[in-house]
Amino acid sequence: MSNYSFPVPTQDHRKQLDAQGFVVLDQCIDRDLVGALVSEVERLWELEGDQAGAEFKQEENTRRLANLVDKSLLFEQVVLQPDSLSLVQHILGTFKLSSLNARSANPHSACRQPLHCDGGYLPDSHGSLVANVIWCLDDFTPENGTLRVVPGTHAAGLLPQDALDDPLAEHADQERISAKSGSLIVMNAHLWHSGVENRTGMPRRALHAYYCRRDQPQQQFQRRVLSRTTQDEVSPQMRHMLALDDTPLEVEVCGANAVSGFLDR
Ligand SMILES: O=C(O)CCC(=O)C(=O)O
Repeated sequence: MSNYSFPVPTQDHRKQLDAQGFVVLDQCIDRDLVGALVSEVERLWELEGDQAGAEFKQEENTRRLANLVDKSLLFEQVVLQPDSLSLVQHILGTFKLSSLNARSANPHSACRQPLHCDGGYLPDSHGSLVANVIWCLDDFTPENGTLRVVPGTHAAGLLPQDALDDPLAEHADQERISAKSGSLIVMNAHLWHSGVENRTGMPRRALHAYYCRRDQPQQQFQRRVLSRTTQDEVSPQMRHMLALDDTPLEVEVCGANAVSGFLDR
């Protein structure tokens, strides 16, 4: 058991997560922190150029970044954000960070994704395996490449690629989320979801703080991807969240865990 505890989520949030599979925490992040995160991801995109995101996966019509914990101590505030962690705990029980990435939907681009479940996972007999907290660094609007979700499908027991003729197509029950910059979208990552096309002239930037149940493999095996300096520098709570002192799972050691819900296909 972890010694770290989080605020108790409201009953409304717990009910919404259980029934719909997601909750929007409206503008709960301080503006200064959002501004600092935007500057930091833009600095990294500039620095990494066409290699940005390549440590995990690159995606057409988007800019991505991977392994963010290694790139600035600022991201500790993202990974350990208490309100989001209380909801992640509700979804997963005991958990750890799986990866921290950024994704920006390019202006005027066909960056629509197929509906997918993160990691291509279905829940197992113990419950949900994965949860995602999407940090809105810009306003998310129906026009600018927001997130669409199909409420309730985290409990469908089916992957969208198996249930639908065309996971790229509009879904009759989908909802395009509108959220202001500084909001968090906490999602059971078995929920069918995807980014959509950006029809505006501005990028739509987000961070994806992706968590997995503690007995599951990390998408980016933190003990391998983090530099020795980062591993020595992080706080004790962050060390625990990164599972730096856990016995690694075989699949993490052999690197077979770097899976996306759709980018491999
Ligand atoms: O950035 C988004 O809106 C969602 C992206 C997503 O679902 C993914 O990359 O797996």
